Amino acid sequence: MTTSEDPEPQAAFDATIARRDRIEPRDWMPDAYRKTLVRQIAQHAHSEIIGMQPEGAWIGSAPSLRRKAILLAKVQDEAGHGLYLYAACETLGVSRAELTDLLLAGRQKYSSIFNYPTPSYADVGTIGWLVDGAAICNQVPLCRTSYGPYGRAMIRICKEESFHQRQGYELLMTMMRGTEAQRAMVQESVNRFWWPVLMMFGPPDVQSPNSARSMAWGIKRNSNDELRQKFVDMTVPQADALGVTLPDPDLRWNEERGQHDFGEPDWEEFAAVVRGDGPCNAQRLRHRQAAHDDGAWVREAATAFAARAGAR
Ligand code: BYC
Repeated sequence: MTTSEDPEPQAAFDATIARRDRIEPRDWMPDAYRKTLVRQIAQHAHSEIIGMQPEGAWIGSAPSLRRKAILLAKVQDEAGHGLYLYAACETLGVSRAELTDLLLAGRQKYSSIFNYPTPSYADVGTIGWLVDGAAICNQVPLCRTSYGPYGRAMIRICKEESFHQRQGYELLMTMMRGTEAQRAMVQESVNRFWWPVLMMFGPPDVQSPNSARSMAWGIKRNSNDELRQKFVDMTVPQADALGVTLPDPDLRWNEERGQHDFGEPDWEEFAAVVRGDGPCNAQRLRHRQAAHDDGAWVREAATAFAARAGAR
């Protein structure tokens, strides 16, 4: 067996990273690289699965068959994304069952954004437009991440995220062309989601303990602040086309920088949500635990079937 003290595999690993090539499951990798990947990919997988809840709550009350079919397809895609990502994690030697246990025990995180409530149907559109829009910004560079199975999963996920973003924007555009009350619903929803969406990119670079090492390893290709800026620049013209106001008095075009200036999210609120004290943390984990318990018979049946098929 090779160890990290053995210079040869370390040199091969370093050369692969320097060439911006992929590390594959069979390749030697430093323990800390493996751990960082498991942390990030598991957190990402959990986000997809917990992320089914805020929108899933609207499937039963979507206003038309067409809207219901779109929403069902989107929420099912998120289950699929979770599965690709758990599968990518399994190539690093950790099972989906172990990761689920860690999530339910509160020992692994999921994205802060899913701890906010969705009291209005417009939230379905806002999640598609802003949350999936932020996800695309963050995840397109991850298609070029240094770990092969993660990067390949991300390529498929990003294609589906584009559809998610479009359906959200189209829903909001339809509402903005509707009645005064519908326009007010959209604006109210955007007001609630704007700042939490900016927090999705993680803490500011100077307070991000993992960024430097993850970027040196090619796991992350851009810093949290770079991606947040890119998202703001991409979203402002979309908000104009939609006719909504983004709730930030400091948001304005900076001619010199060629980018928008914008205000600072409330990082204390972010810390509280990540700590477990957000508006819906307890509810989301309770729901996930109940779904896990309800599915116990499926796992038992699948295990028994596999054992019988193996015996045959
Ligand atoms: N929420 O050093 P940092 C989706 C944690 S799913 C919670 O910058 P890193 C969708 C961070 O984990 C979207 N925690 O970390 C699904 C770290 O704590 P630990 C999910 C956060 O990893 C369904 C600490 O703060 N996307 O789009 O270098 C429906 C310090 O942060 C958050 C992904 O998971 C947060 N927002 O960078 C609709 C993308 N931010 O782990 C849509 C993949 C930070 O040391 N992940 N923390 O205890 C990433 O790109 C990176 O992990 C992050 C954070 C940019 C999120």
